[in-house]
Amino acid sequence: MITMDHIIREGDTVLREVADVVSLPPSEEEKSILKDMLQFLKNSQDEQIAKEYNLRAGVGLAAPQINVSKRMLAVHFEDFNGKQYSHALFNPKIVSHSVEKTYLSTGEGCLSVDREVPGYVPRYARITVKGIGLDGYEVKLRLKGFAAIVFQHEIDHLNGIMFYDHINKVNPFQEPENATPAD
Ligand code: 4LI
Ligand code: NI
Repeated sequence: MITMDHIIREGDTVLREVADVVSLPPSEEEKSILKDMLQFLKNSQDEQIAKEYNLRAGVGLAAPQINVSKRMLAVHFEDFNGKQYSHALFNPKIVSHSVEKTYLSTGEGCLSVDREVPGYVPRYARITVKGIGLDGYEVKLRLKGFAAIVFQHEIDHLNGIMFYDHINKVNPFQEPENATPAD
């Protein structure tokens, strides 16, 4: 079971590496790790389990955050319209995105960052993501709003990018060009 003890925190170089492509088909071990990542997110959102194991709630997790430098991510959440997203993907890739941007007016948090970093994180408002699911089939997702933000945050981890890299250094709450808030 993945717990907070397994979560790599900012400052560790693994979070700044470009993660390796997973050669297909994924090994049983890679599938097992990815399943555990999705289960961690579910556990972290279960009040009783989270309390028992001291888990911080998250909606997305990328493999480098558990010290595995491979292109794997899991997400588990409901968007602001109540639509459910639960995905575990190998080699996820943004294949297209909007010109328009969006951001969370509340800012972003990250399980690897034990502090609040204030500011708007500009994200594409709409993206299309392709990847390979645990069953081996290709998945194609059209995402907008909060869902698009979560996937971009996690795919950034696979490229060694942290959310605060995107925050305007002069004015953290500078409204990004061409953007409307997601929330
Ligand atoms: C408890 C139980 C307010 C502040 C609102 C909490 C179940 C922030 C938002 C949760 C903020 C659940 C989240 C992310 C933000 C803030 C992530 C609470 C867990 C909201 C997820 C990856 C950015 C994702 C919306 C500094 C750990 N998650 N809130 N950002 N939730 N959660 N991110 N922003 N201000 N981070 O963090 O999983 S993309 Cl589900
Ligand atoms: Ni993160």
